Amino acid sequence: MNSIIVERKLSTNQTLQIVQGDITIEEVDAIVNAANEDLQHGGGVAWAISKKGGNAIQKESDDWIRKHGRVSHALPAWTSGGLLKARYVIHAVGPVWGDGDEDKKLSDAVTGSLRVADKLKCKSISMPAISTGIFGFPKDRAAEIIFKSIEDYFSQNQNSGTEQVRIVLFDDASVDIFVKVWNSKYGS
Ligand code: AR6
Repeated sequence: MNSIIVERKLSTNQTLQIVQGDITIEEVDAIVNAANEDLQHGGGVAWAISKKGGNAIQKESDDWIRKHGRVSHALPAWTSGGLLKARYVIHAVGPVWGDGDEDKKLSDAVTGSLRVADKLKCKSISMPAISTGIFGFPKDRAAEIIFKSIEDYFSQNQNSGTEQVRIVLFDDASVDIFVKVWNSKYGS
């Protein structure tokens, strides 16, 4: 079972939570995948989502690439959730650490995911620590950017229908770092 570690209500009224657990079991309208630009879900959380969600996810991803081409940071793709509880998977592409302009690219991936969630009329969305695994983005820096991007999105989109954003972290090290950044930003 996934457990809520900390939560707060944003000034724009959404509930923001840090959750520890497995994003593939989240019961939300949409989960975000930490994808690559070709939507080849061969490793990390992408592999876990694709495996649990069944063949539909890779198949719909391949269809997306055929139709739209490679996925950019700012414009995530989306597919159905297949066999998952979530109705949709939003495939966000974070930066590879070392590629340049990483902070902006990560912020774009988070903002883009929230924009797609709104477009799909999702009230609840769960996202992983995009780019902080195989792509090597430092976790503390990613936490700052992810929190800020979420807050900024809702400040700039006051008519958003999203009510709940869950940042779902798998490992203890990520939870420790994200909670530390959370406490220094919001107080413990
Ligand atoms: N639930 C939640 N978080 C998870 C799970 C899970 N089931 N499994 C892993 N994580 P990564 P990236 C965490 O590497 O850095 C893939 O091959 C993990 O501990 O999945 O954006 C894609 O296809 C880490 O903290 O994503 C791309 O090629 C976080 O999810 C590439 O990896 C992100 O780690 C993307 O790399």
